[in-house]
Amino acid sequence: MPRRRFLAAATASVASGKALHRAMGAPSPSLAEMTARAPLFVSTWPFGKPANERALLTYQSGGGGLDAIEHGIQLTEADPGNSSVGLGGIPNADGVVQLDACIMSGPGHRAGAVAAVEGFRHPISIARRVMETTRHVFLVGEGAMEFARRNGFERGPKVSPGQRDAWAKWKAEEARKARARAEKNHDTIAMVALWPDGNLYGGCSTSGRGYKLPGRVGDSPIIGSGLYVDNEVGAAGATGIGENVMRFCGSFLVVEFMRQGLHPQEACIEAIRRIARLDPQGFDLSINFVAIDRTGRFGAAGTGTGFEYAVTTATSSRVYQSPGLTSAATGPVGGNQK
Ligand code: SD4
Repeated sequence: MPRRRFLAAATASVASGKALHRAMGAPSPSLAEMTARAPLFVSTWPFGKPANERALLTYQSGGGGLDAIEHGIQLTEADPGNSSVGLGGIPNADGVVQLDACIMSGPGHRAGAVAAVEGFRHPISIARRVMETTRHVFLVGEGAMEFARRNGFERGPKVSPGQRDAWAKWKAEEARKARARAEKNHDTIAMVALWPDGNLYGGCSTSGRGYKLPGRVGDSPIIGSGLYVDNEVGAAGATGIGENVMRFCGSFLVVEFMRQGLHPQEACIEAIRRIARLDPQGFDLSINFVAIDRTGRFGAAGTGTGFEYAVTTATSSRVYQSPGLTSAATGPVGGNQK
């Protein structure tokens, strides 16, 4: 959709949710059409695009929905240049990277999560193993690492050499500036997928906020905060400052708005509005959501100028700019596809 038309659509949504819905860049095929074609993958940030494409490849090679989510997110986790997901991530205040991840299956409403895991390359896979082989949903810290060790998960350095140097610098003199830089670095991968059979899946993985306190866990591995999948309705994932998402069960909220009939994009917008109403910081929070519903519609929204997210089907893979919400504007501003 041309940028102008989308901008107009986003603005019109203030007055009429339907206008936004109609004019969305998102294709809105029926479930039957979806079923006849291929899955839909929606992920946070531009690096979600190669992750989506990897997930699509898994589908094309005969893998299932959880395989696709896992393989897609593994690609991001393995990228040493990604400073906010996987072992290339910015460490905590002790110079150690602590990783958080979760995965969720619409069928069976199953979930698995790990937090504060050090030295393992693929927390998303550990989360899946927790879901599939234990009676639990969430393992943290030493217990999660012992579980990962016993299950033979791939190890890696507790911090990359580049990040160790950056941490040493942070520790030494540049504390304030580096922290400000790190706090701007909110690039978790949250991926949600609609499978051709109508089932929904999702995953989320992050190294969390840079230079966080050791033991700090954000929204990303928490079911309902960083990710939520409801097979009857849709799925949502979050990125941003976890403290601002987890106090509001952000992804759950987005799914509940979809349950009430909102288009995924409107649901993301409404969730941010709700949070901004309750939080003294209003829209000066860093919160971003992606969402899909079970009919194949998708959307996203973020505070400030919004954020970029990736959408992949069998026939197209692209990065979109989400609408942004600010206190100055009465409604969402911007939003265009790239
Ligand atoms: C966290 N929400 O740990 C994560 C960070 C993030 O995009 O999303 N970055 O707070």
